[in-house]
Amino acid sequence: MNTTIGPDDCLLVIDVQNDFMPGGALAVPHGDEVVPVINRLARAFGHVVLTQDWHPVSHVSFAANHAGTQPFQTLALPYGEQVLWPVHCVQGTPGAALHAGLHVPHARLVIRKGHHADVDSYSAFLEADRTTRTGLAGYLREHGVRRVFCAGLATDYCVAWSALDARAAGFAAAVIEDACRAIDLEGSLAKAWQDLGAAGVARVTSAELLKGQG
Ligand code: VGL
Ligand code: ZN
Repeated sequence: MNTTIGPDDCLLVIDVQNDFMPGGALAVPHGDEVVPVINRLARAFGHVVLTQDWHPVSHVSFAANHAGTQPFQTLALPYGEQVLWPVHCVQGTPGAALHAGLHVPHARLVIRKGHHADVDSYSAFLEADRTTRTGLAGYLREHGVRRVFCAGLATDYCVAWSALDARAAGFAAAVIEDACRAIDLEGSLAKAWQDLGAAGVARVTSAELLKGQG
């Protein structure tokens, strides 16, 4: 993929929230390390969109809302298999806030996802029922975006699903590997890279995108 950033490119910064940081409710190992990388990348993009995982306390993805279950097990739900998580990113709580060190003042849009109590949404585009849209594809199209560069947390869940759905919606898509960190449950990271490659999502580094920048 051509790694020169231009006006048709958007940086999609996924779920850089306190609950995904070390010590958080659903900590992603080394999740905080993406913050300086994303801050550097964001200066190279004229167009940046952020997402926040944004759940009601009654959310279907929380193990605490299913008697007799534990976090990180799976449960069959009407829309498919769901991993059950610790309570995380509850709307309006400090854990759901963006990391204080994230410095992207020119970000134009924040998409909040996973707000329906009965459906999860790893993807910034399409909820886990694979039907309900967030509106992000339409927004990006209206702004003439052609390529979506994904960064943030977690590589194997919200980043991968968002990149796959960007591709499915007709955008060129890339995952910036060193601007992401993974949860890696039972091989989920290897599977994510495999699925991304098969779908034609490019794998790039921040160094490739920033070369030639000051
Ligand atoms: C995420 C699990 C549950 C993510 C969100 O941001 O990757 N993972 N909710
Ligand atoms: Zn979540």
